[in-house]
Amino acid sequence: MSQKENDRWWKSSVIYQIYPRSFQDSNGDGIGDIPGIISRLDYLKDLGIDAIWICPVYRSPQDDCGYDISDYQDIDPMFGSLEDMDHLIREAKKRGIGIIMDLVLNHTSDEHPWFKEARKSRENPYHDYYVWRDGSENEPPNDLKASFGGSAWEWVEETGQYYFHQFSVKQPDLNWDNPKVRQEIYRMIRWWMDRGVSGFRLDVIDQIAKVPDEKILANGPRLHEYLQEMTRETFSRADLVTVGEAWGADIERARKFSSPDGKELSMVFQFWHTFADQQPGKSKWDLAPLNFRMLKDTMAMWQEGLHGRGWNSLFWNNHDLPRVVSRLGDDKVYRTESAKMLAMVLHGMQGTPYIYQGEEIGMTNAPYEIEDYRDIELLHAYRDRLREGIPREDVMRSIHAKGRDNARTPMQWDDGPCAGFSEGEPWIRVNPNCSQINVKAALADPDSVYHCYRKLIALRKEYPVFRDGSFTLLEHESEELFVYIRETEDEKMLVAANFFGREIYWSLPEEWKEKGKVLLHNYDGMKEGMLRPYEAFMIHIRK
Ligand code: TEU
Ligand code: CA
Repeated sequence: MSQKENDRWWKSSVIYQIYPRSFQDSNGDGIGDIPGIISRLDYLKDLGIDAIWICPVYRSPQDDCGYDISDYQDIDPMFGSLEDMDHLIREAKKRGIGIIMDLVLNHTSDEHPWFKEARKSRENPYHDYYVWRDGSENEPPNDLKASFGGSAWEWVEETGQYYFHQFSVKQPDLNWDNPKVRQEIYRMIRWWMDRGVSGFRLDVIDQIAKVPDEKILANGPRLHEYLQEMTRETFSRADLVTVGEAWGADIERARKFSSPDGKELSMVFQFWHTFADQQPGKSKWDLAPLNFRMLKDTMAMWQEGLHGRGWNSLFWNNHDLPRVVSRLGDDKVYRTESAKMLAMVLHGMQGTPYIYQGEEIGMTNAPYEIEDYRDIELLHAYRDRLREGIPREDVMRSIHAKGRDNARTPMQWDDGPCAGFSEGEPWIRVNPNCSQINVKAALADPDSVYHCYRKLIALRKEYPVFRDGSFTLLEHESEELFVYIRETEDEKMLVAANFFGREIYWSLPEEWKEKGKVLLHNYDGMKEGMLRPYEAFMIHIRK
């Protein structure tokens, strides 16, 4: 793909994701907030990132940590005020950083004024803002289940109907088939655009066009029609980045979502690479050893599939996923080596990389007792799986491996009390390893994971091959090595990684030995014929 077609700003950007509750508390109430984020902008500028995606900070009863919104046009007092938000947008802009808001458009909170009206009666003007079906009490329209457990249908006495919710009962689904709903949403988006945001992340965007009667949740028949209408009426009026969360996307659909014609979104998050350590066809809690070939082939397939025809987003982590160094690396003996290896493998690919807070210092999972967890999904899974008769030990093993709270523990800034996150009692326990793993220590150590991320971000700006290059997987058959080449007319780059904690025989092809310049390496010097545990490097040739 030519350089010209790749000149949209977000194609050479690196995006940092903030989970505001857990990033930085400024007033000692134990909850991270917007002034806290502002106080850490210089840290982010030094890291080199271009934009911040902030998880929802809108007014919300916090049933699902803000993904249940009761007012899209206000900030929850827990996080600050609208003035704080404006201040954040301005301060970030001064540092060349854009703010990306999280739009939750599939559902609202049941405490949103629209829903409070909607549930009053069938005649209420807001009734049709949500998805209702007739039925009689204890006989829901069908057996669809909600993501966080239980039926997807909730009975309402006043209307004598069920409303539909794909997530918790406090997250009723909006009815996108109602044009009034769509217009309200577009107005709200334009209002945020006027405040100067640089883009949006769209929560479960592939589920908005659901047809529950036919059990269609993702990829409903009118999905692309709605997306194109929304983009026409909002995003396309400014130079924004948009990224849709799309668990149900395959390559063909992702090409449509992220087509270079700009009719829909800039890119989507797809999750294929996150299924390589679970039992096929089962839930994320049903653990399986990592299927490395599946992970590698999947990632390669997406690289090839979207090259020139769409745009990838590159991520290992987010607020819903476990910490990658614990999941795919070694968070004990080879924590630094494996965290850097994972970073190189991902950041060498084509697409826009996302770094989730704390990933850049190699933060790990948090294997707590059940009392220490807060997440609705995790707690419901605990209850439901015990009920299914799964031994408690196994239930906890899955939670330790996959629970969302692994990613939601407070950011580890220093080795002081509460890791420098808060002067009060944090809303969720700090990971006890904060005395070793923290930003202060990482900044001081030139060999830290942090400095590897910083370098990767800088390299992406320096060498166009990161953005433009084609992708070719080498060592296809290898059960341990992830090796690939990126190539443009003027440059080529090879990324080689040993994904495991033992030595693997391998030799760098001659041409690279002779002409290659090593851009980044997690060991000192090469060892002939061998990749050491979690060893990885990037090597570059200017043609
Ligand atoms: O997540 C979408 C989603 O489908 C999640 O339920 C996901 O399957 C799960 O977290 C994986 O463990 C988005 C948000 O990222 C998540 O935080 C919200 O809870 C959810 O939507 C509802 O808004
Ligand atoms: Ca606070």
